[in-house]
Amino acid sequence: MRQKRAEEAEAAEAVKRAKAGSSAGSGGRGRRSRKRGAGKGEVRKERTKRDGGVEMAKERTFLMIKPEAVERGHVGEIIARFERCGFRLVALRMEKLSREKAEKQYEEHRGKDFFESLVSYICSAPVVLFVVEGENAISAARKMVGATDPKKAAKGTIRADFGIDVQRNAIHAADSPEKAEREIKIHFGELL
Ligand code: RTP
Ligand code: MG
Repeated sequence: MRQKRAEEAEAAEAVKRAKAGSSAGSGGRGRRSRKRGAGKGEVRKERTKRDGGVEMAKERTFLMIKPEAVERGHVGEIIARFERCGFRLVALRMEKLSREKAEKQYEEHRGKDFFESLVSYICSAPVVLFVVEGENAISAARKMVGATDPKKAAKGTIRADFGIDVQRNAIHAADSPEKAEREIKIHFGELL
């Protein structure tokens, strides 16, 4: 249990780095406050340096808890990880996907040798679809999810903790702003 917490803390650290010191939700807002004794000019400099001169964007990303993780009862813990990392849940639904929706979701893989098996697997039992919002949500979520193969995924990531094999790897996360927008539209339409 203690080991699990340590691994989770490691993943949370990676997420913090992905957010480059910026807060996703309400937590961490205070860190932008001025250091004791620092003049106004110094505060501006520190802020520019920490953000690397890049505007931190509030993003939404799409995630899907895959059938085996739903079946094995990991939904609550997976969603809690996003909330603990400061992301806000903005949409959530459990659904047994139609073949049409699953094919649309994984359109980019059409023609690959694992496509048929992937689509059948995704449609085999209910999945949990959800959208979270926060700063750098897309890349931070990918870091929390980990590598495609759970055996190669970093310690403390969702796939390392809950995945079984390359296909049954617990969760999907959109990998770019374009994909996030596309996938949110597929599953939540114009709701968001
Ligand atoms: P995802 O899209 O689900 O978040 O996963 P990913 O970006 O890490 O990996 P991707 O290459 O997009 O693959 C999509 C999903 O297809 C299954 N897969 N099976 N060699 C195989 O048998 C194989 N390769 C990929 C996995 O379920 C993977 O998550
Ligand atoms: Mg992918």
